Amino acid sequence: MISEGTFLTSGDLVGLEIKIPIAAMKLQEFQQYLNEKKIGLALFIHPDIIITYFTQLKPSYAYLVITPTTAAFYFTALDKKPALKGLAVRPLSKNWSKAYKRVHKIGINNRSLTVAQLERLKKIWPKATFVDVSLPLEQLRRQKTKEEVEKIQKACQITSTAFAALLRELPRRRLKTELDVVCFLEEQFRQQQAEPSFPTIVAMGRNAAIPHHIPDNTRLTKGFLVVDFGAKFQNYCADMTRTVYVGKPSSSERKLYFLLQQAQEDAIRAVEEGTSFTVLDKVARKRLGRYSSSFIHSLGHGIGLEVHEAPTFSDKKMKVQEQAVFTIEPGIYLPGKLGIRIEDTVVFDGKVKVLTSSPKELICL
Ligand SMILES: [Mn+2]
Repeated sequence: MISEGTFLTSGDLVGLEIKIPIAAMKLQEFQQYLNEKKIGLALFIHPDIIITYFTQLKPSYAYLVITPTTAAFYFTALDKKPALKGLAVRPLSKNWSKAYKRVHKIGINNRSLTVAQLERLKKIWPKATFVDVSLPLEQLRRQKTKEEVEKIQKACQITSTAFAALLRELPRRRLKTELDVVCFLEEQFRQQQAEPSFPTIVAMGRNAAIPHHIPDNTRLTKGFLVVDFGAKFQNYCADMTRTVYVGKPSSSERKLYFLLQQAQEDAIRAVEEGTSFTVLDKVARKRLGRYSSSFIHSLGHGIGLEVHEAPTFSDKKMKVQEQAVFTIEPGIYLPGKLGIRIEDTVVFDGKVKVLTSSPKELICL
């Protein structure tokens, strides 16, 4: 799926480089940051994804309070009491904040906390200053731990398995419409203890010229069929796009598909440590030649707990770093005619590895 952020520039991601050993315990890294910045506590309120990041849980409601030396997870009676390593687990009561009364500097996540929530916090701590800690958190999350990569890898395997089932199912001609394909793929996820990372995109023929086409009752007729989907497994996302052909393609359609496939593979091959994402984008566009103007979004996006997260490809300062997980997804869109997109989720751990393993040569059904 193509991120909204790919259309924006993000100048807010600079500064504050903190060195993070790979696969180190991220909570300790964050506590070290709080200590250095003399932040008495950082507070995260549902539905902040940071709660899931540090606990690997998706509670129906919770607070997470991290100080330089402690961490406490406040849960409600709606959820089962979890066992968490390195975190205190406490029921969320009205006077939960009492233990933290004497704090003067409080870290908040500007990207999640609402204005109303901040107003409430200001009533609890009228004299405290509130500082944004979203940037160091983003830097931590950009570098995935081994466990995170394993979960994303599993999400990618589930996605590829669902696609293989679709390739077996399509020739049976039982799936009649775009929405039939959506339902089929999402059922494949459910059967593998996963769910969709985002609403599945299935776009037939000219519908695929709209990158974010909303699937409808359009019948599966002759032409390119774009399928952009991904499983979420234990809170971690996969994102993959494959384009198949229903019927027999013309030689110019074959050539167009092959050109895009080469562009996608060129970009993956160009992934090296320290390469700027804007350079990867240029590699794909160079191969596309005159069709590069029909590639109307950027090349990809970071992925993890969220289907779109850092790194943001349009930021010139963003470079490939160790343990980064991101997508590579060039497309060609000819309005009123057709759309083609090929997308993989990849990890960089010294070399690039494609995690979404479904075949990419043109499949005609
Ligand atoms: Mn994507």
